[in-house]
Amino acid sequence: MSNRRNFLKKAGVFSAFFALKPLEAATLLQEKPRTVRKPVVLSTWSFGIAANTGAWKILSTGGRALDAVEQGVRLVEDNPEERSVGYGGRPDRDGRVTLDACIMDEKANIGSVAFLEHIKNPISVARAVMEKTPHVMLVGEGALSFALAQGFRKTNLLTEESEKEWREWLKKTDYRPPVNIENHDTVGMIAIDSLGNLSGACTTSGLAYKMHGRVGDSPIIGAGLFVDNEVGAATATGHGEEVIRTCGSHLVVEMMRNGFTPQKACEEAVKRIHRNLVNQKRNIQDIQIGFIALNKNGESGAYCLQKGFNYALHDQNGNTLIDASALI
Ligand code: SD4
Repeated sequence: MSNRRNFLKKAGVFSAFFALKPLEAATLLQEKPRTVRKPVVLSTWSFGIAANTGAWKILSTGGRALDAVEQGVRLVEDNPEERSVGYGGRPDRDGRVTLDACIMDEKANIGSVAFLEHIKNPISVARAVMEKTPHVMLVGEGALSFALAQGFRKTNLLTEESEKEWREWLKKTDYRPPVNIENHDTVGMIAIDSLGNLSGACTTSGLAYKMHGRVGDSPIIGAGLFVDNEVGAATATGHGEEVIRTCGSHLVVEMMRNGFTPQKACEEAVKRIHRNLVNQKRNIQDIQIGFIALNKNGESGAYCLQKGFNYALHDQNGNTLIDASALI
């Protein structure tokens, strides 16, 4: 009898656990549940410090996470010194700068542009796709026509510096994107605002000297970025082909839904990618992947395949550049 009572008691606890909302269950599974004061914003690579500063101006005055992530990443898009995002980004093999970007808000509204040329701020075009069209993604010529119709200006994105480098590259035409190119890459940003709403943005010129027409993970919702306002948000950097193969950012968010901390969720996603690479007998040294994640409590995490990936975290304690731990 007492055994049966014990069993029923345990079963009660068990079913009560599964009746919990995802985040409540996740909180129970975490070693030390803690509440982080909102807002919080994090973004990939060292240029994330500047991007976070822009985003923080909006977040710290009670602004919306969506506005913060858009304005934050625009600062990187605008900077010609940053050679992997927006204006000044490295071109494709044919010397053309083609940009990918996407944005997602707390209501699962999404907007994306891919293979877009001549526009300095693809993230804002992505937001316009989200807010002003019945669609979620525009590419190439169509995306450009839409941007021009929305009042975006046509700009030559290939700076002298980038062109010089590309011409040098042409002499060797060695198509092997190096890992951690000068320590900066795609800017992915995820934020939670003071109301507890999450949003994210991701923007890039993609892999340097890619094939003309190539699109990476960054404009693909679920791969380069995913937000679920009940659970958390994640974004990716690195070799987009591998991130697409695993629906990387969606995977990280789903693992947080199932009880993983943001850190553990990023680790698990990187391990899955690593497993694919091993199974495919790929040359892992040439590949880098990094994820950052944020949950509904404002807790964050990051992980990468190999050393060299860093990210910037801005909360009430300031704006800090952190080296992500690595699998290899
Ligand atoms: C892409 N994920 O186009 C982007 C580029 C990047 O580190 O982040 N490189 O595949």
